[in-house]
Formats: sequence, C-alpha cells, structure tokens
Amino acid sequence: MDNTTKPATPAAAPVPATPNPEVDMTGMYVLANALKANGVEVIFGLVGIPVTEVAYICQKVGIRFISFRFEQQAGMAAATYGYLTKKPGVLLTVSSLGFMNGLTATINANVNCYPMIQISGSSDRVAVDLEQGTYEGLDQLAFAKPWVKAAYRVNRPQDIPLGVARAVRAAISGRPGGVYLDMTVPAMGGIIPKAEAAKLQFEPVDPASPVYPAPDAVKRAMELLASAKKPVFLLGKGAAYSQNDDKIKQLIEKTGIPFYPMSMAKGLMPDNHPLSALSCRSMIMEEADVVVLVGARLNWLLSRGHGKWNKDNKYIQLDIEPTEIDCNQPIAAPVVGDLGATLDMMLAELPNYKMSIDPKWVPALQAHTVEANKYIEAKLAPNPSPMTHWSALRAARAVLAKHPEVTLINEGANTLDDTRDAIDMMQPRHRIDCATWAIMGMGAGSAIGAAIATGGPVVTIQGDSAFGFSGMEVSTMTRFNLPITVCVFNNGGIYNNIGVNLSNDGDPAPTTLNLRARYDKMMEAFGGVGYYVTTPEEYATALETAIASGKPSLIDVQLAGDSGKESGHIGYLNPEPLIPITV
Ligand code: ADP
Ligand code: TPW
Ligand code: MG
Repeated sequence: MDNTTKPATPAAAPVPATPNPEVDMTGMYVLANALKANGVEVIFGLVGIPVTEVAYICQKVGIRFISFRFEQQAGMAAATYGYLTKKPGVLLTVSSLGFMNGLTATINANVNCYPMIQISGSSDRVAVDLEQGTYEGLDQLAFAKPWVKAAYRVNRPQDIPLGVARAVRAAISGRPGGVYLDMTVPAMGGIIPKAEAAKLQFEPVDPASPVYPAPDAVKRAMELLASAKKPVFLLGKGAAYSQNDDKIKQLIEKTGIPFYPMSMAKGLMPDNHPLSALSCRSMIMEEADVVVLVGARLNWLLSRGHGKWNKDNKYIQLDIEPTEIDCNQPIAAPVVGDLGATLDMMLAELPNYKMSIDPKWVPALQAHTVEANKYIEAKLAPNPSPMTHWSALRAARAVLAKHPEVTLINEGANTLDDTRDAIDMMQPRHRIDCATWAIMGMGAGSAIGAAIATGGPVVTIQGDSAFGFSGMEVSTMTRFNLPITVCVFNNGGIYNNIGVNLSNDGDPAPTTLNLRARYDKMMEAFGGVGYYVTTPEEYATALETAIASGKPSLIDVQLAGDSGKESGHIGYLNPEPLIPITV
C-alpha cells in the first residue's frame, strides 16, 4: 500500500476533545443555571434554532417556560411580570425576525420603566460581521443597543454567568428598564467543564440596592410642601411599581393632601378614598400650587406641564432617575432616590413641619368629585340596544366591584378611556394598560404575564381592534389553562364602525373592522369557553360565570357600530385634515 500521496497528519495537531456529559456541559446549561442562580422562575418565549434546547433545559432545571405564538406577546408578558414582581421578566427569542418581534416589547418595557431582559439566540459573529449570508444573520446587538437600557453580548460559555448577572442588575436597579442579552451560538454551544462552570456561577449581591436621596433635598421638598395652600400628590406607575403602598398611604393621610392617580396607579390608594381627586384633573391643573410627582413623569399624559397647568405652580419630583428632573418644566424641589428611601425620610421629617393647606381645598375637590361622579353615572345609566361602551361598562363595573382581586388589563381607544373612568380600582397594581406609548396589542401578553405573576384571576377589557393585534394568544391561555377572561368590546372598528371611504369604491374605510365577527368562537376553537352577549344583563352573567370558572374564557361584547368617537378622548392630538372625514 502506498500512503505517500495522503497528507501526513501533523504529529502535534490539536485533536478536539469529545465532550463527556459526565464532566462537561454546554453553554445552554450554564445559561439555565445562571438564570436560576439569579432567581428567575419563569421565562416567556418562542423557540426555534438556536434556542429550542435552552428552553428544554430551563424546564429541566425547574424554570417554567411559557411558550407563545408571537414573540411580541411573550415580551408583553415578561414586561408585565416584571412590573408586578420587581423581578426581571425574561423573554427568550430566536435570531433575526424573532429577535425583532420581541424587541418591540423590550423597547416598550424600557419606555414604561418595566424591568425586563430579552435573551436572544444570535448567529456566529464571524459570519455575521463579514455579511456572509449565514443563517438568520443580523447584528442584533447593534440593532437593540440604541433603544434599551443596556445591551450585552456573550460569545463564550464561561462569560454567561457574568452576562446574566449584569443584565439582571441593569434591568432592576435604578430606573428599571428593558435590557438585551445577545447569546451567540458559540456561547450556547460551547463546551465547558462542569467544575469550571460551577465556579463561575454567583449570586449578585444587592442587585437593586436602594439609593438614598440627599437629606437636604428631602428638607427642601418638605419646606415647599408645608408652604402649599393647594397641594396635590400625583401618583404614577413608578410609585405602584416600587411597592411602598403603606408609606404612600401614611404620607397622604398624615398630611391630609389629596392625590390624583395616573391610570396604572389607580388602586394604589382606593379610588373612592376621601382624599382621591381622581375626577378633578382640570381643577388640579388649574389650581394646585404645589404638585408632587411621585414616580410619575410630567410627559404627554400630563400635557408635559403646559396647557391648562397653573403657570405659578411649583413641582416637587420624587424619582429615581436624575435625568427626568426639569424634563419639561423646572422642578423646584427634586428628590432623586429610591421612593422607599425618600418616603422614609419624608415621613421622619414630617413632625418637624406644619402643613398650611387652605381649608377649602379638599372640600372643593370633594364637591367636584360628587358632581363628576353624577356625570359618570348619567353616562352609565341608559340602556340602549345594541349596547354602547358605557352600558356594557355598567355591567362590568358591578361584577368587578365584587372581585377586587381581579387584575384588569385594558387597551383600546374608547374602550380604554371609558373603562378607566368607569371602573374603580381598590388594590395596588391591579390595573395594567397600554401605558406611556398608548400602544395597542399589549392585552393578551400582559394578561398572561399577570396571570403567571399573581396566580389570580385576570380580566381584560379590550377594543376589537386592540384584541386583533394579539388574538392568537388565546392558544397560550388555553394551553396553560390560565384564569383569564377576555372581554372584546366589539364595535366593529378602530374607534367605531361608521367610517366612510372617501372614494366610495366598495373598500372598507380605514377604521372599519368586522362588526359581526364572533371573537368568542376563537377561544372555543382552542378549547376555552366562549360567550356572545348583547345586553348588560347577559354580559354581567357571563363575566361572573367566567371569573368563577377560573377557565380561559372570551366574551364577545356586541356593541353598536356607532358607539365610540375618533381617538377616544385624545382626538386633539390628530393633525387637522382640512377636509371633512367621517370617523
Ligand atoms: P405614569 O405613566 O404612571 O405617570 P411614568 O411611567 O411616566 O408613570 O413614570 C414612572 C416614574 O417612576 C419614572 O420616571 C421612573 O424613573 C420612576 N420610578 C420607577 N421606580 C422608582 C423607584 N423605585 N423610586 C422612585 N422612582 C421610581
Ligand atoms: C401598535 C393606533 C390607537 S387606538 C386603536 C388604534 C389602532 C384601536 C382603537 O380601536 P379599538 O377600541 O381597540 O377597537 P374602540 O373602543 O375605540 O373601538 N398601532 C399600535 N398602537 C396604536 N396606538 C395604534 C396602532 C390606535
Ligand atoms: Mg373598536
């Protein structure tokens, strides 16, 4: 035999060691263990190359994996889970489009200050960077980086524990936010001796250590507060998130200062509390002389401090994020720090100050509340057929009043605005809505995230357009048998069903959807319970039954096609069209 034509094997060629499952592990195990070491109990996601086995291994190590039909919805669930638990909600996605589908939710979480980590599989850097057309090749880190609170890439299995710990700290410390963790195929597939991997795991110390405000800042705020004749606390979802419910109650009740809750802070103090100025938005804007922003931003939802606001008022802002101060209006007394620490210091200072509230201020707000409530009752009272948003809400209100334990998820235009006004909240963090960006399509994912986080009943009230963005997640609700009742307020359109196509060519108008669609049948198709209701009585019965059943249910609440106006309450933000348009 002549072997001379074959290249000789060089004597010193490195022979890759065959991994031995007894002593070696892959990066995927390191990742699952690192998540566990950081207290992650649940992951939301959608699998495929290269992360399928990661999800399997997470289940093996005791982390729940909630598998979705669309990454964005898994992200909405993770974000809501993060908001409700103060732990980072974790989203797992595949590379390229899966990553991008999920990133919309991660960015939305960041905008809303919800702690969330998107972990995405990503292709090998070598081929991505040379644009060599590798499988699902995309420079995901560069794509995510400008829009998230922090973004890290892990290329080697031995860096995974540190990468996860950094992502967790970034998500939950300071102002919470959306974080991106790029997990390359070499990191996940790389082999590392178990003993070495075990040494690399660590539990981060104080991942969200409270930051204390400067004592002088607290004193300055207390002085201004004590001088106020018509003060008000504006409670935001940052206050709700921080879980300082009792301290907030103490500060409000000890000072006797009224409060106004932003939509997701409803229930932080009961909506029907004697100091609630929930119905007095305009009066507060026009008359309050000292406005205390408590984990609330002076953003578009508060006219950015312009418009109706009293030009001579002064702001105290309690916030963890220094760059939020003076964002739209000069803040006379900023107190930068964790709200729990700030409230402790304010409560400790309180005996040193005497409030000088105008004795007519609270009674005037209370008198206004009585009138505003009459106005709401008058809207709720009529019983037209078909139903309107308001007559349907009368039914929902009566049932939900008996179930303060329900977490309410709310999105839509009229469906959002009217539900927020009609339904009182009695417990903190029981209302989740489309929030700072007013985005549609958060409902299903958020409902699932809330059901997993609380283990309790969840009811959604969603417009038919809003529901349409994420309706397929009825599949997830049924597969995980979650106690979610979806209520679709079906007026057959974005805002309503009466839009007129300006060319009259037979195409539907841009806002027109399916007035006779039977959304209840979608839930039935996946094994849940469907209800179709046309009267408030039928709706109340269905809602009561669905909540009591604890089963995934969907109630198609048939409204009139002309119920609802364009953009709900915020039509003023639309640019003028100059020609008459029927919406
Ligand atoms: P809303 O929409 O209810 O008005 P925002 O989302 O606009 O509320 O504002 C929430 C604010 O709360 C953010 O500016 C954020 O920095 C702040 N925040 C979040 N967590 C804390 C905390 N633990 N302590 C103090 N402020 C916080
Ligand atoms: C991601 C624009 C704002 S409100 C809305 C849309 C499409 C739906 C309103 O109709 P719905 O409620 O839900 O049926 P109702 O009661 O008024 O009929 N895409 C995204 N976000 C937003 N905000 C839009 C579009 C929008
Ligand atoms: Mg609608």
